[in-house]
Amino acid sequence: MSLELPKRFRRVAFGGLMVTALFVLSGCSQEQKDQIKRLAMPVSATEEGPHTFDLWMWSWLAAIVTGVVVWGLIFYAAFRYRRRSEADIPVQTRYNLPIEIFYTIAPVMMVIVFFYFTVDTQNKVLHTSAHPDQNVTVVGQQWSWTFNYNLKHSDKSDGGYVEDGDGQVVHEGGTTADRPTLWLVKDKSVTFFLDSPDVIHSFWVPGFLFKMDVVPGRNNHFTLTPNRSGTFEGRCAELCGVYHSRMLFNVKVVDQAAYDAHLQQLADQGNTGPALGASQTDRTPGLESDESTGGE
Ligand SMILES: [Cu+2]
Repeated sequence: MSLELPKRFRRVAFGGLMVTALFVLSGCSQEQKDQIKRLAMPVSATEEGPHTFDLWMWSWLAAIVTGVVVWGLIFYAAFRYRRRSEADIPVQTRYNLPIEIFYTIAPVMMVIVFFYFTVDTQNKVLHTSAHPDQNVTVVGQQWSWTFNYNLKHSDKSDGGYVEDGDGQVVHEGGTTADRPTLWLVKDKSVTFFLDSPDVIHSFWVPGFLFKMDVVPGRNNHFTLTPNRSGTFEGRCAELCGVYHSRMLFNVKVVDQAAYDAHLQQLADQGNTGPALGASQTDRTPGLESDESTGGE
């Protein structure tokens, strides 16, 4: 039995594929081409981001090289040793010990290399500064976020939060209909303390190439330094209930003066003191207002 396709069909199929590829690629904008070059990773907006970006690119490169070698060997063996006629059966080989040892050791070596660089990158991006320029305690609650400025987790084992001494504690919350905005200062380090009064959420700013789970009763924290001003999108990256997909926020990276002015504005609005639980924040589920219009 022959599985060979007619030559003409193969030619037509190949030509069609080329034309399609040409259309797809030539229809790309410069931005899309840049995205393809970064393999879909956003442009980093933090000092720590390039570490994650390098891990991403090198992992893909290693995976592509491995793929090309493996596919090459598969196609080489399939064509070189294919059955050419009914009578002519290729040599049937089993139990080649050197090859078996090789294909056991090679993947283990690769996993070790991936593991080494993953841990190395993790150590670089998970550091926490003892003396950051800013402290922000982030509360993720069903289904929005509250940002507490100048508030940090106490070093004592009994937990709890304390003022960081840099200024008044102010907070800003949001709803599913009215997303909150996290303000940060360009080139100033900020340590985030993550807390949740209900279920597990995940604090994710794609532009920062970073996310971390927000776990009730667990003091998760990390430090980063935004180095690009602008507005970024933030999301919850852990399925946390019905309105998980609406758990969005904005991040504004501004200069010190604009940041100070915003914190003063929050204080003037009466948003003083910490807001750590769902009942303490000025959020309501926000569904009564936007449910009828379909929300976002
Ligand atoms: Cu969530």
